[in-house]
Amino acid sequence: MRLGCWSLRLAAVAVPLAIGACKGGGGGDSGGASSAQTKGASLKMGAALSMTGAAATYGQSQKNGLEAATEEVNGGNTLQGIKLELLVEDDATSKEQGINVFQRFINTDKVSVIIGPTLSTTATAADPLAQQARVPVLAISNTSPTGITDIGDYVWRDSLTEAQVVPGAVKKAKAKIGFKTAAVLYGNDDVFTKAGYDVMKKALADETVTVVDTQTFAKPDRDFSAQLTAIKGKNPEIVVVSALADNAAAIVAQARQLGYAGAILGGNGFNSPAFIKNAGPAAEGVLVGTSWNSASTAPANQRFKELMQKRGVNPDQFSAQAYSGVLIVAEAVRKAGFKTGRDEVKNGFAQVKDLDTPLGKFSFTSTRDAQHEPAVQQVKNGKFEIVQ
Ligand code: 1QQ
Repeated sequence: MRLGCWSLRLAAVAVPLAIGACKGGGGGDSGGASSAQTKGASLKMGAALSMTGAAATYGQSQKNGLEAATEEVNGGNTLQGIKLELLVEDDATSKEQGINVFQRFINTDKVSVIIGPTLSTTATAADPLAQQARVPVLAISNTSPTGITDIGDYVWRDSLTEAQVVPGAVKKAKAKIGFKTAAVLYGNDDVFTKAGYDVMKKALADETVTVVDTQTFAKPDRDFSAQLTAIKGKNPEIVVVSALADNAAAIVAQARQLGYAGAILGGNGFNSPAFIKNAGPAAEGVLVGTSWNSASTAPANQRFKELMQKRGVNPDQFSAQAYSGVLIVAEAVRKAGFKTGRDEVKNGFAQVKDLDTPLGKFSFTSTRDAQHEPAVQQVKNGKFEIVQ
């Protein structure tokens, strides 16, 4: 079953985006991608993104990044005539839909690589299908340290894990603010928010910060006053929060309404401009570790920001990771000798080294995780600003 009209194809730069009609068929090419294809072929990338549901905030940014990079690569003509073809499907922020989308990409569209899905929670359910079918997956926003790339050797990611980002953010925040006590609030119904909590707990302990209270919530929750009142009663100098963007905005707004005036540090879920928009003035001063240094003057980052501006969208970490993902796929194809088969792409990933991307010089670690420099940002005047 088709899941919506998100299917689209990008064949060349300057060609207007052709949004595919909702038809039963998938890719126009026959033959699939299970064996090596030769020069001049097209390479299908199936992107499973949360366009609806709790993580839709991220999905739209990711779609923008993927589209911009696909146009850029196809226009640059660096793949000896191979065209990247981007198929986008909505995983609906759900494990079940994520599995449906993966099955379709694997068996019907016969993609060479799957990009996504948006959430770690969805990835833990859907990635095993790709591993089983020997289809490479490139996660562009999964940050749970465990349960993603350890699914198997076909699963890769360009997103830094919370374990790679949060400890540095806690350290920098402590150096800046000088807190000794913290409270932690996290979502206990999501792989990423739970993993983020584990990392935060350890990072605070490593910095000899005393955790005076720990509270939990679930994604459907809208009222956090019980948890926040309990936290406020313990008078922590900082509240550390692991939440997706919509919950994060409500938590921060309600914390300020309840009179909590101390510092707030968020996990990766906070890295969306939608968090700032929805929290309003309450977002001011909130700190968050990030994998994207928006202030980088490196040409790859400048180009990315320019292309986002041309599309009329604000670049963010999620579009930067998505854009970088397509550059990584293109580099893998080059490293694989301009072959587009699934195993060629996977083997090409293994050879990507110091690739210039908006995230910085990008390589994979030996466990197929991302390797590049993280940063810390803070909300100032309604925008994220990199903390130097
Ligand atoms: C994950 C995340 C989300 C906050 C990003 C989309 O990091 O689910 O792993």
